[in-house]
Amino acid sequence: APAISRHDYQPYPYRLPRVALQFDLDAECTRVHARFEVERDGGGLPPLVLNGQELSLVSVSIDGTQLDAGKYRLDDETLTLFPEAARFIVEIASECRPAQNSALMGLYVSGESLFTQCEAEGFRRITWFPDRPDVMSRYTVTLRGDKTAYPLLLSNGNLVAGSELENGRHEAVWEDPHPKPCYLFALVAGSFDCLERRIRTGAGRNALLQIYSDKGSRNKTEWALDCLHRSVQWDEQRFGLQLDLDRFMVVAARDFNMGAMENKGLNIFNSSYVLAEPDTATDASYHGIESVIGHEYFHNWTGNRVTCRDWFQLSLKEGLTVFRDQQFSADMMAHGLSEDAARSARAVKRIDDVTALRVAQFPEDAGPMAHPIRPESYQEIANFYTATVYEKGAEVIRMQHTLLGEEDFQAGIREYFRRHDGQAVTCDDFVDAMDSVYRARHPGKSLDVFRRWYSQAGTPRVHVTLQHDADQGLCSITLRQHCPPVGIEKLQSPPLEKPPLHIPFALGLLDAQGQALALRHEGQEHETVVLDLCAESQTWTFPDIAERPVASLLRDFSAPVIVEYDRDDAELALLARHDTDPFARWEAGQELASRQLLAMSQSGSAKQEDAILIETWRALLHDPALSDAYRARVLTLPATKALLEKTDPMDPLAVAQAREDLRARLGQALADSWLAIYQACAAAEPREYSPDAVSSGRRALKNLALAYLAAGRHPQAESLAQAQYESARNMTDRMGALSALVGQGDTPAATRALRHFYEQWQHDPLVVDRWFALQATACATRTDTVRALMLHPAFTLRNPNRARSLIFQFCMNNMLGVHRPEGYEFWAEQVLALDALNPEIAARLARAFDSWARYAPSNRDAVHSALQRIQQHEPLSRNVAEIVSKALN
Ligand code: DPP
Ligand code: ZN
Repeated sequence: APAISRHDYQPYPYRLPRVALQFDLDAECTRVHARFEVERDGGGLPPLVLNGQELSLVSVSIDGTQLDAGKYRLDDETLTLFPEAARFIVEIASECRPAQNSALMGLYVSGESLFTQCEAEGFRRITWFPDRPDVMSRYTVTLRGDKTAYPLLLSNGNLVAGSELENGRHEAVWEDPHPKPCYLFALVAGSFDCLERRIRTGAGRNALLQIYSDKGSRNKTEWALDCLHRSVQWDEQRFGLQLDLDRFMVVAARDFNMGAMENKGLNIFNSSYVLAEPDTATDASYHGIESVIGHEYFHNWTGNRVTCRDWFQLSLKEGLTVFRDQQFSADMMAHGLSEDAARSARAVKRIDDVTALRVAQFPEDAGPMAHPIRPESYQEIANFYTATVYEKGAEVIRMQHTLLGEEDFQAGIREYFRRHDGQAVTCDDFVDAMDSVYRARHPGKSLDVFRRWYSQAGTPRVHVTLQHDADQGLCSITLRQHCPPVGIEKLQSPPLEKPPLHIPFALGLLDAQGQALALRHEGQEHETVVLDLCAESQTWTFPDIAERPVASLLRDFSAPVIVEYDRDDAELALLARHDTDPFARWEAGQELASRQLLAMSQSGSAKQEDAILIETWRALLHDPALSDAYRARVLTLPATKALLEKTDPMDPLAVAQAREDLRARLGQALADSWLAIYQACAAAEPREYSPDAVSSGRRALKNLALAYLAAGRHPQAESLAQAQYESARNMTDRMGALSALVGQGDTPAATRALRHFYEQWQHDPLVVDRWFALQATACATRTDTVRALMLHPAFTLRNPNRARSLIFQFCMNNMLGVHRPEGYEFWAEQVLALDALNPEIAARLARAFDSWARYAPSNRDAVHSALQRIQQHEPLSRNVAEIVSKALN
């Protein structure tokens, strides 16, 4: 497929101010009648090109006159009309087949209901239309369907009419007062439970919040409704953004490609981000729901009121909205806590976000799919809903927040909406608004260099040197940045020049006892200073530093970079015990553990000196000042995928095995402490479940302690896990116990518990997903185990959540299981099987071994053959073809 380039953007030559859609809904064959006003935007009368896919054309007319076949051009992907006037009305009747739609883009069936998914390019599977985000229209939607099958007929905006029709059918008319691009269109038809709340916004608007879900699941939507209400309040209070609708609906769908979709006023969600009750959802699910409900709600302004001009600008809405949902979650976690506890809760959220970035985005940024947060080209836009656009995009917004500060950042946001409300704009437009405030309030500064973050791929490296002059009491810090070429950049000759970026680098200095030193910077004294690194290399000098200090680097992860700094283990241990910045403190412990793990992986896990790590872990285990949630993070070993990024060539089995071995070693060496912690946390578990920061943190620490005891084969581990499984009053504890049991291998206790779990929860699809996922990631699981699980009656590739729970979990998260020749073969087979059903999902699985070119030779060759096997298969979707051709480049 030809690549589409960012530089080729052309505005659409026509405006479509009003669109009326009529649907005669039927799962087998839905008839759509579209009527839109068209107005020429400029001189001449160029052809009117409309996108369409998998549609049958019934008729097309202009100004009421039906066109003969010779008067339009129709091919696989477009319908072209040849206008003869500057204003006219187009009417198109077409048919689509929801029940045949396994790609889950456009109109499709899930359960007994009908749903739509239009972002990015799904609307063209509903009707012929200029399917691009810069064409904005006001929609009136008439839905007709069988009253028994589809008692509820929902679309965007306000319900303006409803009536009974013949033959047991009925009709609903919805009008959306807000102009929108077609990717925000939605309809839902079916039978649902609804939980609702009437609220009054800060601006005095009465609004109705509704959560729709499958019949019988209303009691699982209370948390989602509560999150939605808090999202509305938070956006008012923190961003000054008001709900602009009378009615805001969320509908849960069992079959959904992504997490959720921000359709105007009618969000459609993967049910895994809506349904929760203590008995079936873990703490992580509760927090995931909070962040995704927040995310989609916040899109109402950042995405919907101001949308993207073209899909290259995706990070305009996604990076910004992820930043907003991260802030929301952090504020919620910190809510009601003392100042210290709130700081720790925020640090925990930051640690989790950075871990996700390192596990998913850093590898992407170093692999064949590397792209700037604003990509330059794509073959299939669905492949660019990536960790880079989302998570690195959020980091780029966060750096602007760091540079401007909260108050000025909010002024920048106000300026952005003042300029662009109601428009489809670019990332540059956003930075321009921020820059105007930055320049006005910080004389001499600008975002000129900063903008390069939008056009440069790859994770920059910042090399740090510290020099201390004892005679003069001066400490100087030199930062030097470089960003090696990545992905297709490597093929360029002459080699690509990558100019320096603007990197806000937060720094602190400690004395030899771990006490924070005051740093004089720009005329003031601080414990943490943010250095503006804008050139390839810069040096800052701090006075009154008597002894050689210990540097605390990239505090709070102030930029998405890799720090290079030579220091010994003792210094890391000191920071891990004393750094006053909780993020940098966690980081020091992780670095210490990484060194141990990498040494073990290279020596085949032969005995390595590990006293300093064990003593550091012991000190952290017993530090009474640390919150349980924070302690659970500092005592968790770095993720295998993050570790692999530090190695070349990569030996996934050796690193994963070293991690298992070190877990066992720490489990044994600190057994008494783990047991004491476990018992203290278990005793403190209240009867009433709540996912708040304190109690979820305590459960995280308790289950971590149990996992270490199990890894260390503690004689009591199995009985503790069994007892916890049996007495658990929430899913977090039940899963923690089950996971500890299954981690012991195929023991009778594990087999019994797995069978019991399935029997008890087989009616709940989200819990059955957990059951598959736990087995898929168990360290004893190999390809044949997964093949056997695929034969289980509850398994299907057609449901994305189920495919993710087994196939993706195994291929992407079971390093010990998958990194073998038969694992790679299995993967290729499943990519092809999924591609025949759902190309978007298949293309995500196709990325499981993006880093293959950096693997050790035997793994590398095996992945290479598997990739070739995929590439040679016919037919292959554009989605998978793009991924595989980049991987093989
Ligand atoms: N726009 C959706 C989201 O990220 C994904 N399509 O919320
Ligand atoms: Zn989003």
